[in-house]
Amino acid sequence: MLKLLGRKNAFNVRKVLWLLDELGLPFEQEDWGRDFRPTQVPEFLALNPFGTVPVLLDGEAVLRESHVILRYLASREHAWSLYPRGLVQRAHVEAWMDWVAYDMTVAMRGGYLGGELGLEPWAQPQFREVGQAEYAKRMGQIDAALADGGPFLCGHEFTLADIPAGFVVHRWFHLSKLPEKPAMPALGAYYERLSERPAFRRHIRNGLA
Ligand SMILES: N[C@@H](CCC(=O)N[C@@H](CS)C(=O)NCC(=O)O)C(=O)O
Repeated sequence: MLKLLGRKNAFNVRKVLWLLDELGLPFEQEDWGRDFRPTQVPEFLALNPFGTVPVLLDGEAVLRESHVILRYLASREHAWSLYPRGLVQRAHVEAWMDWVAYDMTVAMRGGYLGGELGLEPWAQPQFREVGQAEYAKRMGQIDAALADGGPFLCGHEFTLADIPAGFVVHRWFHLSKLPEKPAMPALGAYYERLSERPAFRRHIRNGLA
């Protein structure tokens, strides 16, 4: 039985919960991390020396890094519509996953952690303002990509590309402290399209930002 270690309210854990649900996989879950079981203990650090969640246990295998876990699970289940076997199609999916992991960082820190949650040091104006502007710019990139293609990020099929990106789109619609939000019709339609998926509503659009 798969076992997922990580609190159900964590950004990186919720992406994995969403995929597990899409795949209909049975799994056990334990709430490790902030406000739950501390990860800075030898038992957890032996599994992930960085002390971060999620960690996925599959028999003897111990996996960390949410996007690695997404790719592992899709491959394990031969879910090739989510994670295509064709190298070029696969690269397009991975490009969006890497885009969230890397290019969204400034936006998430300044725009969300600082601008929304008021966490230091990201709440300092220099981080907050840059992060909020960056969040709008990045959402504009998704909006343009969808206006040009769609209905999902890599075309007609829902893929792993839509999981991390769908989550940051969800957060965008929850940002309440932005000076203004530019109109992005394709982005709004995409958010509603994702919301038709029960797994998205259970783990992402579930009342939490
Ligand atoms: N790049 C890692 C980042 C993992 C990460 O930073 N996880 C956060 C939760 S979203 C964490 O472990 N925070 C500490 C805690 O919850 O105790 C991944 O994608 O899995």
